[in-house]
Amino acid sequence: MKLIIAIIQDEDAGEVISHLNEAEIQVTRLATKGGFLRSGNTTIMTGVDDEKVDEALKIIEENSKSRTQYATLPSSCGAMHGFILAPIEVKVGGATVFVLDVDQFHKF
Ligand code: 2BA
Repeated sequence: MKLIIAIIQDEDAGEVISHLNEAEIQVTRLATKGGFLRSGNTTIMTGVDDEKVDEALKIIEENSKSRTQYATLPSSCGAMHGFILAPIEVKVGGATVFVLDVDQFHKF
């Protein structure tokens, strides 16, 4: 068994989760925030048998879109001595995915 942890954008979460559920793959959804943009994203955790890993990854990949976002970071140059905010373009996603071996799985 594997544990798939996937960080996806909030906008894609509904589609990803409903397609996983249709494939009889159970999901736990967590509301998370990226450390860089500090904006909300969604982390899904799903425990799957080894033979279902590829199917789950395909569903996550196919339903997670890459998007451009803007982050405003302090700039070190300019008249305000570091207080001018410089928006930068950041490409986010589709999905950041970790696949971990599961040592034990219990439902008590
Ligand atoms: P954030 O940390 O908010 O990062 C959003 C996007 O900003 C990233 O997209 C990346 O394109 C860019 N970015 C992140 N750190 C950067 C930096 N130091 N300098 C320049 N650009 C930077 P993604 O790579 O698609 O990541 C989307 C979200 O996935 C991240 O949100 C974070 O929540 C998570 N993530 C990505 N890689 C991770 C990792 N190795 N471990 C844990 N979480 C990760």
